[in-house]
Amino acid sequence: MIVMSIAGVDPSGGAGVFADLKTFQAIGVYGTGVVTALTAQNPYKFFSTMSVDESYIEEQIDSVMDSYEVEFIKTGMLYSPEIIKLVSKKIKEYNLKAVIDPVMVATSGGDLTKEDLANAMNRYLLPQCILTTPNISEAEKLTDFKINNEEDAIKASKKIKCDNIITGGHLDGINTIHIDNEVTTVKQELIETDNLHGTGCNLSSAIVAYLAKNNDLKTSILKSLDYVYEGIKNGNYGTLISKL
Ligand code: PXL
Repeated sequence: MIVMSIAGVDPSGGAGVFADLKTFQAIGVYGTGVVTALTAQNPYKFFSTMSVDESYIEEQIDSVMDSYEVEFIKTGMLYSPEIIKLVSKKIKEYNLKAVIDPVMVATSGGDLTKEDLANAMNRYLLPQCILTTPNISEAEKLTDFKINNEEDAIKASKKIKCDNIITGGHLDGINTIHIDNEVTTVKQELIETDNLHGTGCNLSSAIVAYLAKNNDLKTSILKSLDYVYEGIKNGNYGTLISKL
């Protein structure tokens, strides 16, 4: 049960690879982490990004795969079309089952990408993943379709090029799950908070962890929605310590 996150580093620990590793640990799988970029940020402010060369991202993936059996991975911040192409190549090479969090903009407003990545994701990554987990604005970018209500979210979910969950944090808590051409919506209570930083990262890494523990896709998604909800209720990790 060894899983991998391929994503950026948030030094404040609420998002990115560090958050993914904590989620893997919390759910009880061993996590490995390949870094695509460093960022300087905290939950409220984004300062800057420094990306890692594609060749060195490849070397990190190869070095983990050289000694560990990894079946499930998640991707987060991939920063550029070149990194997306590389990750797509490695998914094929190692026959990985990938959950793609199509990260584009940080909750705090910082840009996590060099340019518009929707085209590269649609072309290279989504056709070969097992699930993607966009929020409303990411789903809009992937489908070029504006989502104003539940009906629109269902339409968008059918346009996305693989099974997906469109998360409902910005749609009255209505999550739209589209698996094997079947759509289900799951409504969650919205919690009043000033910190939702990294909740998307935690959702996709929780799904990978539950999949690695032999849950099916739908069960993994439902358990992960609960996991993230409980996290937010408890201060979303980032603020937990200051509240203790
Ligand atoms: O939640 C999106 C995200 C992904 N990856 C990194 C981030 C963030 C949000 O801030 O910092 C590294």
